[in-house]
Amino acid sequence: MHNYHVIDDFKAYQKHQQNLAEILRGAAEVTCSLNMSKEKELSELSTKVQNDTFKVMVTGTFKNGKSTFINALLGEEILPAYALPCTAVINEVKYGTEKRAVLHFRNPLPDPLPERLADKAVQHMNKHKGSPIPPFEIPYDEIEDYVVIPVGADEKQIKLQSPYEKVELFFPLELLKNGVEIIDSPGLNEDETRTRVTMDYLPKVDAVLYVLNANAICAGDEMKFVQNDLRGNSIDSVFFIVNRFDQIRSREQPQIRQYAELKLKEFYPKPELFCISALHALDGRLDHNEALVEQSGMIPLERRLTEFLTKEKGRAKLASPAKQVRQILSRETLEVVIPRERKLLESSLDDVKQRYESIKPRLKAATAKKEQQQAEMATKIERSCRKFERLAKRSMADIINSVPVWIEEFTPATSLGAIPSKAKTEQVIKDLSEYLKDKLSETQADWQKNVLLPEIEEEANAIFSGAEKDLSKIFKEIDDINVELTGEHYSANRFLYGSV
Ligand SMILES: Nc1nc2c(ncn2[C@@H]2O[C@H](COP(=O)(O)OP(=O)(O)OP(=O)(O)O)[C@@H](O)[C@H]2O)c(=O)[nH]1
Ligand SMILES: [Mg+2]
Repeated sequence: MHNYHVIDDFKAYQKHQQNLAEILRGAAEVTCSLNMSKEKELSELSTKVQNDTFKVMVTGTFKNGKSTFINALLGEEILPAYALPCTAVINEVKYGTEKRAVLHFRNPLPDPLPERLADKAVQHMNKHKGSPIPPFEIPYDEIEDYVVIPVGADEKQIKLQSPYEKVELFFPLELLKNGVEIIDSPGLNEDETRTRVTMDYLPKVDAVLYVLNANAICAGDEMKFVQNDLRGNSIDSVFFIVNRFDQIRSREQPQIRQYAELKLKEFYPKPELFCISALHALDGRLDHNEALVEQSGMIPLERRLTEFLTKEKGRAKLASPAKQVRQILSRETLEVVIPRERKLLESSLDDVKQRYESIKPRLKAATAKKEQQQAEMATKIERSCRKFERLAKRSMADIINSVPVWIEEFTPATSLGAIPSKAKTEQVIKDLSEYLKDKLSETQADWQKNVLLPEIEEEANAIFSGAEKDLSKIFKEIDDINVELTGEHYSANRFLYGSV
């Protein structure tokens, strides 16, 4: 029964994961078509959502005790932790039945390379020169040779970018099962190069353990990071660790906690806050001193983390990115796209207005010319109509005059005789009217063909040949004006005569 629930939950989770990935893909397309700049952020989010690991990054100001805290979790001094700025490379601690370490190289490698590099790494890089350097297994108790800022090296050397992208550390810790990764990162605000290493990794993480220093609680830079980089990027799953609590006198401890809570509430309404001594927790574990571990405050934090990483990580994995995508899109739309499009519209509208103003006189003249032309044409057509009317009247008069002649010419087929019978008379009248009808239509057809049509043709030619030339000149002028006005080819002729 219990298993059914787990499978159902997992299926539901996968469905949410797919949906969110789909939304992210769609959002990336929208941003692309709107020419928005957040495409990279969205594709990073998409990779994060589809990734089946759960990355918990331990971050905070340099020397606050991040590496010591992870060592305390592991119960072993694996990550280098010293009083001097120390961690230079990302360390991903993940589950493995055996302890091992794998070194990954940047592609491309930075140029120039720092001078002091472990011999083994140099040999490996030389072996693969000219191609991406493949990951390389290193003894897990030698990671110090790779991930630490070289002590004593000159200032320029310390600022150079490391050739190592990250170290993967495999460790048999129960908490890391099911894809959980704890990431140790270079401290913030120690040096630009190393702060960037941490900041570049931040978009990949699903939760953050933010390590503060009880001795300088919630310093300005730390709060800026909380505001801009954690809250500002909708990273919801944040656990605040106030470390070095052993250095605070016990009577001051409640105030420190209260103060930290108050400051963090500004950005996280219910901050999950743990006051610990990572050093005591580590020492206690190394010396099997349960009382010291108990005192260190580490146990409640581990309990809460275990609960979060077993019961809440599915929701946490999808909830933040879902919020982030909305935030990225709305921020970008509100702050960049809309103002940009509005500016573009405003400027093009102003531009069009200006062009319209300058072109107005020409447009007016062309329109007036067109109207004048149309009026002239209408007059000419009117005049021609009257001419045709006159012609028709004249032809009618000719016909009327011709009728007596036609009657004269008519020879009846039937002779009437001296005393014409009624039937004969009727026959002759019928024949005569047939004859006159034929004559009339013959004459009319003749007139239409030989007089009217040539006349119409002549008139039409006179009206249109001149007008066509003038009109096409005017339409061309209107077309030109429109091109100037809109920057687009549009044809006045096409609008008047329909598309060709
Ligand atoms: N007293 C005390 N010292 C601590 C505690 N945690 C860490 N330290 C010491 O502080 C120093 C720095 O610790 P690290 O773990 O290297 O700090 P970090 O944050 O990883 O430092 P970077 O990697 O350089 O950013 C070491 O000397 C630790 O022993 C603590 O809870 N109490
Ligand atoms: Mg460190």
